[in-house]
Amino acid sequence: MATLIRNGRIVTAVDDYVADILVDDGRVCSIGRGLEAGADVEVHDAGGLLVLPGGVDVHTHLDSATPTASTVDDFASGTCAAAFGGTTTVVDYCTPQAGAGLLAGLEDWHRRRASACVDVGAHMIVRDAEAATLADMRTLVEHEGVSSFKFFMAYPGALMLDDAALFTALRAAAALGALSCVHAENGLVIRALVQAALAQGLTAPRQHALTRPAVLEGEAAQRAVGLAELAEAPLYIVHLSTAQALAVVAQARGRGLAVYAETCPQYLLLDAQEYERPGFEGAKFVMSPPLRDASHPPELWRGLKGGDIQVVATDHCAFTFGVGPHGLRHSKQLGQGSFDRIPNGAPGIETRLELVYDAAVLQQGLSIQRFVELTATAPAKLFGLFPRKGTIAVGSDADLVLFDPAERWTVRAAEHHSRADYSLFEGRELGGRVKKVFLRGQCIVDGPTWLGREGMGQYLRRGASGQV
Ligand code: DUC
Ligand code: ZN
Ligand code: ZN
Repeated sequence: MATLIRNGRIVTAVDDYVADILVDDGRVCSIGRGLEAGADVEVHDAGGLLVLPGGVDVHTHLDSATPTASTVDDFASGTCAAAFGGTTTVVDYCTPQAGAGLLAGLEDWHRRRASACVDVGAHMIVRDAEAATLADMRTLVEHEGVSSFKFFMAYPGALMLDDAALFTALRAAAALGALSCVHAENGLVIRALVQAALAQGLTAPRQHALTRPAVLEGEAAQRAVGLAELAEAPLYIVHLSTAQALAVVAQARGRGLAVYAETCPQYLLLDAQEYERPGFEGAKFVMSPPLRDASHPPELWRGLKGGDIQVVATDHCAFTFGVGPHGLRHSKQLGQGSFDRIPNGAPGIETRLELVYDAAVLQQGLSIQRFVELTATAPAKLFGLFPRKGTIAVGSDADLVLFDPAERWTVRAAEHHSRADYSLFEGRELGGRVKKVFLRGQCIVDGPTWLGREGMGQYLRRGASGQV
């Protein structure tokens, strides 16, 4: 069925104008004033509302096993939560099992993503740089639509690549035209600090942050940039959280290198004071990198305004705080005895657009176009999805969000659709709210009502990384 969205204020990364949008067969087929609604056309009035491209969240971990626990959101619950937050495209990190090949990892990921309610693509985490792995990387890019890889500089003995392996993998990715995503933290020094804390009997959640100091992100970012320059590889630093790492990115970009950075709402809006909450509450905020001291967020805002940070994603890696009803294996309670056993990650997929709109547009004075660029257009371009995703244009998928810029509301985890039983932003008052969401022309969210369906999300074969 065709759909007509009337009188909305259409905002893309470059435009801001009032018009109607006619959707047919899942795509935008016409944009103009006074478009006629023929017979059998579903009409939605967007008067007074913004019409935004569906959000593109390029950093999630759905139905994913981590060393301490499995994430609580599977693709069904996680992407339903995404949709309620205005995100219609997710690029999720596939973690292959140790010793299993990347292709087997992707096959397993496809089984799990089959329940997705919004469109999903995959990045592949690469655990070594052996010849078989490099061959799998080629197959993934050339035949499977996976055009980005993640390399860890943290977690020695598990996910970490040493510098030689990192360099080899960066060179291989570059030769394939793929984008290299790097988790920049110095894993060996962090391990030494964790061991020293444990030896002193220091086990509280705050130790998670104290054993992962900011300088170790800056140091790793510097090393990653150096190795990527030598490998002639475009580099995307994920979940950047520190002024030090940002300075490295800014300097590299100043020298003309293809270095990009992503940050997340939690690093822009929260700080390490959260670890001082009473009892075990600080565990809610255990994630890597950790929240930083209050000197860092203003620097990250400067990076967003100046263009050195191009993307705001979530790193949605959700666990429950309590045990029921999903059980201890998804719960932060696993880490009651010691900070190094606290499941490492936090929820965020449902609140990204609204948090960033409120903070960036209403408080920091960024334009609405820049907000769209950070949350939809730039990630779609960098990860080979543009112009199908990330904008509103004739021929693009009709992934659309009707957004009320005037509504004020309060974040409550109890009203969320994620299985996480808490929000990092509980009680925060926001301006601007998602009202309706369309996935390929189909209205899947109408206020509080869910009209989507598990399994309706399509797999996104991604092309080569574009530039922003
Ligand atoms: N890195 C992530 O990107 N997510 C969860 C934990 C981590 O180290
Ligand atoms: Zn990471
Ligand atoms: Zn992550």
